[in-house]
Amino acid sequence: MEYDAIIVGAGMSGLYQLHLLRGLGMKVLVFEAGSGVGGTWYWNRYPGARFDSESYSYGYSFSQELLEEWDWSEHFASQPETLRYLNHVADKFDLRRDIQFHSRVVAAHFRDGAWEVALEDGSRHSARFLVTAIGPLSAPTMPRIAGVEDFKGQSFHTARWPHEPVSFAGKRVAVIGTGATGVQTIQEVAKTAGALTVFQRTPNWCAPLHNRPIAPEELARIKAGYPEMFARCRETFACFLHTPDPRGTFEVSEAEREAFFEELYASPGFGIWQGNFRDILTDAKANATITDFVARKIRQRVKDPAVAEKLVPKDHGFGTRRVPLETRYYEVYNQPNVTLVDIKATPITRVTPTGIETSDATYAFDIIIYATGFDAITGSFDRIDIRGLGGERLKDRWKDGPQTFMGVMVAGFPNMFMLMGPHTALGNIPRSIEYNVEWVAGLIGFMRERGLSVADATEAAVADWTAHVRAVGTGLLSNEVNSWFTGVNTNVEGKNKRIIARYSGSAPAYRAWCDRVAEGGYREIAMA
Ligand code: NA7
Repeated sequence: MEYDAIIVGAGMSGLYQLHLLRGLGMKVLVFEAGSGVGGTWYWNRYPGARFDSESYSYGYSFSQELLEEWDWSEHFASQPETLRYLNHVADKFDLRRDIQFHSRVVAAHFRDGAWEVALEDGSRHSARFLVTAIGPLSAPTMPRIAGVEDFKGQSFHTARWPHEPVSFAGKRVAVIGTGATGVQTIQEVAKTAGALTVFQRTPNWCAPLHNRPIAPEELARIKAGYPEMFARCRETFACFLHTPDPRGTFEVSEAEREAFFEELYASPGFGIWQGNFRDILTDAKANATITDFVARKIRQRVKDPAVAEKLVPKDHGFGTRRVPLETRYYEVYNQPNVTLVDIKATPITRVTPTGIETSDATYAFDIIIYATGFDAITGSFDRIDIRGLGGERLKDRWKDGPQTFMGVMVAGFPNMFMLMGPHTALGNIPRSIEYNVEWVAGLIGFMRERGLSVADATEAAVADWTAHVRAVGTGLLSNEVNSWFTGVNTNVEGKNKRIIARYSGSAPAYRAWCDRVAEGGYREIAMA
């Protein structure tokens, strides 16, 4: 066997896993498809890409030295800054010498107690352990629209943005898609484009980000407060600085409710989504109050009432899909160089060599931007031919939805550990990543101390966990709406039906479950 462990992906989870497994004295290699580290922050270079989590709550917490030496410049840092940060981490911990770039893994088969990993170039490698650090949002999907290949101008998917700058000055630009990515892209491109046309299928409920630079004295306070801040992130529902308000929506007067909503709308970050009344995401009547509030804001901010109406979602309540955070997004539609096309009313019929045709108009463009999202959660797994015991394909195992043990293991796929796998706690993702990575390192360390070489989650453990995931997902309004949260992607064959794709319990509850397993000596995992 060539390696003790192969890690797939050099994003936030792969980098930290490499660091910890090395610390166990293991021989580890990371395969990374890109030319550099950073995962999400390497690929998503589209204009305007930035955090919606507070920068300091997003960085790694495992190294005091790293915390002290890294200065975040904004409360919600931009993609170039985050990529610089992750490169700094790779250098600081000397990670690059065990990362092989330009190496896309296409297959991983478990055979005779080892994982055989094949790369796109045909080379093969073997390891005892396989750690997938491939991300829940890393397999971009292009829209299924006729003629996409025919367009003669420049076109880009936001997650495959070129490394060189793209100029929009004086250009006719189209953006398709209005999720978190589309919103960030649109508000940036609108600043310089000659004419920007936004093709919107489903409007989302967006709320202000309220980003600002971090002044030096503020940074000093943030750094001094790191222990308390990370302690808070361990206690909150989804590892953000924000967590649900203990009050119910109707336990306060209408005036108090309105004042609270105003306060949240004027506050930075995800407070309005993650720090709202406790029942806002579970009780349809409670949800209707914040939905009405945000609708009023959109109508105030957009001057043309007909355009405002197109931007107000009608088919889902606030917060039941991922809330895009924005900076003057709605005001973009007051600009003379911006047009909004509702493609539910007038669908795109095809992309032509010169632009886009809808059912009632023809548009000419120099640039088309596809902000059409990802084959989320299981998509990055589906793109690798992963086979466990008896040659069983992971894709077949998951054809009716993922079944995992704590989002980390799959019965019959021994020694495969997933970081940010399906049915794990997501939220403010690096916080969840650190926990996941440390849990996996803990299990591998346990095995090595005892001379054990194979670990496989039992079917019973998977059944228990999957039942728990289903139970905590019940009653959540977001599980009754189509979005990547529910595994729906109209551009992918077979992904048009809702599934329970995410773990919707609290992060503390998730960690408590995983801690119990470790403290109990991993009885749910068969080891030999
Ligand atoms: P999302 O949130 O999945 O958004 C994708 C957008 O693209 C959304 O508005 C879609 O409309 C639209 N879309 C997708 N396919 C088509 C076609 N065929 N025609 C027209 N419009 C289409 O992806 P993002 O990249 O914005 O964000 C993903 C996550 O990454 C985000 O939540 C963050 O956590 C980070 P639809 O809503 O399906 O009608």
